[in-house]
Amino acid sequence: MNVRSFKLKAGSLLMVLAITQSAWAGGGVKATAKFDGKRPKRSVIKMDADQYCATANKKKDGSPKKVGSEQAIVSKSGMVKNVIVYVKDGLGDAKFDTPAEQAELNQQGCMYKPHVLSLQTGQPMLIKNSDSTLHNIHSFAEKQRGFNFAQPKKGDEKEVKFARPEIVKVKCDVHPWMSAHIGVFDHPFHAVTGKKGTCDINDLPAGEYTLVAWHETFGEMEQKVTVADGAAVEVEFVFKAK
Ligand SMILES: [Cu+2]
Repeated sequence: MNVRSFKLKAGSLLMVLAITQSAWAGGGVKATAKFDGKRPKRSVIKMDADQYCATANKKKDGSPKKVGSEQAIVSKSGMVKNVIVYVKDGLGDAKFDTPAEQAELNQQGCMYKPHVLSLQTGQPMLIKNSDSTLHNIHSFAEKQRGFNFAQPKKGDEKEVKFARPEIVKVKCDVHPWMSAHIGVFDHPFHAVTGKKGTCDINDLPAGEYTLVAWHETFGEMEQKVTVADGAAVEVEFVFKAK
């Protein structure tokens, strides 16, 4: 996105000129999400109600593998996973190209993988079933038409797109423990924290922004940040125990 291409026709020659805009030179945000308070315990998901799911997650030696809830994952050092960090204000009327890169939401071991992701409006997202059992994918959207369809077989795939920015929840009506959240934004300045509680937002032009950190259980908070040309700003969000 820091390179804008212009196509010029010179006789039969097609010339492609790439012009780098210096205003977009590699500024960014390095975000950290922490938790202040008693670390929540991860509950073990009971999949016994479904014969397939009950044995779908195995260790290497074939013994049953416990699967923990993903709704509040805090590391021993207090870092929070699955926080969506995004630019809420400061981009003005700028329009951004839609990434062609396909995001993916997999159903595997009767869990959504990943549990939280973020993408851009219009960006394709592949929903696929890697399990030999029926799942359905039911979206809960407020600002756009939702979807609700079944994927009965392993290998089933369907591509979806989101037209409007919002954080969309997805659930499986067959397996009540299965849920995921998809952050949809009309710009590319969003990311999700990994297990170390960090994520990067890259190529932000210099300017002042309002950032939001959103977590499905811990809520959301805002922070103002000033990004200088070519510099990465470190931003820390601290979620407090309620
Ligand atoms: Cu399911």
